[in-house]
Amino acid sequence: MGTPSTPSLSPLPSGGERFKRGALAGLLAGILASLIMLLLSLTIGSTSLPEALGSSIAQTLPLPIFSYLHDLLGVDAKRYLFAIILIGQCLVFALFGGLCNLFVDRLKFGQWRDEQGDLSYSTGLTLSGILWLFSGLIFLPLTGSGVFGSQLPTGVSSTMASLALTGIAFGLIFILIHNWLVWRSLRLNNAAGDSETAAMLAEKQAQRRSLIRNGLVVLGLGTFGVAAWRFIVSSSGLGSGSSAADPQLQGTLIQNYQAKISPPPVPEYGTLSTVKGLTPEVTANTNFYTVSKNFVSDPTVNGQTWKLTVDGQITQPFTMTYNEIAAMPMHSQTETMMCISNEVGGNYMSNAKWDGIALKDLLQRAGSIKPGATKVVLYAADGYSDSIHLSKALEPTTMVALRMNGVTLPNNHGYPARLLVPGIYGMKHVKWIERIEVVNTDYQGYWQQNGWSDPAPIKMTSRIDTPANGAQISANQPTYIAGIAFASNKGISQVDVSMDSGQHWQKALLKKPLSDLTWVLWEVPWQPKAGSHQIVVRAIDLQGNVQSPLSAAPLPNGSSGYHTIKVTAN
Ligand SMILES: Nc1nc2c(c(=O)[nH]1)N[C@H]1C(S)=C(S)[C@@H](COP(=O)(O)O)O[C@H]1N2
Ligand SMILES: [Mo]
Repeated sequence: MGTPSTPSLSPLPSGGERFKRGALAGLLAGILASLIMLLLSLTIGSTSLPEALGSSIAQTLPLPIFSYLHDLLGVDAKRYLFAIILIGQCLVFALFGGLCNLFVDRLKFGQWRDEQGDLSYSTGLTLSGILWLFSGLIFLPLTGSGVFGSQLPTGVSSTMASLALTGIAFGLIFILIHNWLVWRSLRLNNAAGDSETAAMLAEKQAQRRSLIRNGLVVLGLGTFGVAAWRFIVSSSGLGSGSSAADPQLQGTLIQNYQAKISPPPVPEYGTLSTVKGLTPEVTANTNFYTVSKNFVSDPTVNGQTWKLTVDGQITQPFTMTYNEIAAMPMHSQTETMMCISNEVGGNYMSNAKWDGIALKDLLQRAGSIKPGATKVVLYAADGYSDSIHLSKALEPTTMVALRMNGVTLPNNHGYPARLLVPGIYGMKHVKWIERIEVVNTDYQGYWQQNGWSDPAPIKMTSRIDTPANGAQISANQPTYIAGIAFASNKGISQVDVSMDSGQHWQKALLKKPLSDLTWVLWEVPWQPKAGSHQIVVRAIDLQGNVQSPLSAAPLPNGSSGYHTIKVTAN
């Protein structure tokens, strides 16, 4: 029996007790350390471990599973994955804490604990060092990010520094919490009120309080991190509308479907009356949708040192600075962008006026294209890349944009330069471009490696913006049904709306679009009878092609089907 000589001092607690204490301290310290990691990632742009793992999972997941998750969770799948990994990371911290506290006493070198059972702060720093080496030398290389993130756009030094700070925070907070747990159990065991023990406990408490006071700065930063994280998650939480999933409606729609109308309808433009609820024709930069593969932090490119290289199968490769490119002849074009992940009725579509240089002019500056060249590849500062066909690259509307709605390209939309390639989904609108390479191979980009379409032409789509799905509206009162329709670079000739589940259709009034590359706004006047109504919308392009009523999920070619809503009038 290991009865201690001094009754006020507890023996080394049992293995189970040590593991529990270590795991609890590890979990709490792990949560705080993870917040610090996210905060660093948001502020200095370092890569967080969940981000590295998440990207690696997204890249290696087999297509059917990816597709299933995508159907299940929609475009927010990335955020769920990130949250799951983050929870996993905290559990790993807990396990690590538990095991350390269980086994540390077996190490015969070094002084790990004092006689009350407290772990020393140097033990905490040793744990920090182990975590640092493990994540830099083993974990990151396993995710394909290289030793200490050497393969990441953020670079080795910021990865080393942020992992070190996170590790130290974990080690110290772990010790603090562990020792508090020891202190608490000693105090509970000192119910008899042994005065020597009470004095020792009071002293420990005073020490801990001053330590906590000093540590509050760190905690303050952590809280700020939560707030910032929350802000990021909520600002991109776009809810998508509903699509025609109802089989009876699908049947009606498909039965009456005529794929092409010839001659194509002539658009009827007019002035719309709808003000409330209809999407603004030009999206303000702050409301423009954003999508990127980067879980937490997008790259921050320094325009002063940034250079653009044009090379590959071309006779005179060159590198230019921002100022040199900005001095080239620019043109404006208003273009609507749409993400391939957009669901029917979804919000991953926006419209802006862009200024930039035609890609063909940049290619021309690099001499002549060598025979056999097939594609142009765009490489970005975040490690993202994608390619377009040479013929597409030479179209006059394919441009390297530097400005958006009259201002310098915002960082989250690709500062200093992004590609615009009308007719094709947002995926190919590569942001933060650094290099443009003409190739003679069939290059496959970031999302293509996950099974998404390579040509990726935009499917014609239309959306009801008002009334909202599920809305209660007034019966026998005049109102409007209004929304947008988009056929990429083909233009819209007609929009039809049905208020009776696809039985009868009524032509909408169109607002003349700002260019042939944008969506059109439309409206239909309506005086609903009392009861519930199912409203459906479809569009026709300038060539007479009718939007497809067949429901398809976004993967791999983009969603299709008619946007359908239900409203009740009373
Ligand atoms: N470098 C880079 N470019 C990128 C991406 C990315 O992750 N990295 N995402 C693409 C996707 S999927 C879309 S839909 C558009 C979104 O552009 P936006 O954020 O300006 O709307 O950027 C594209 N360009
Ligand atoms: Mo996208």
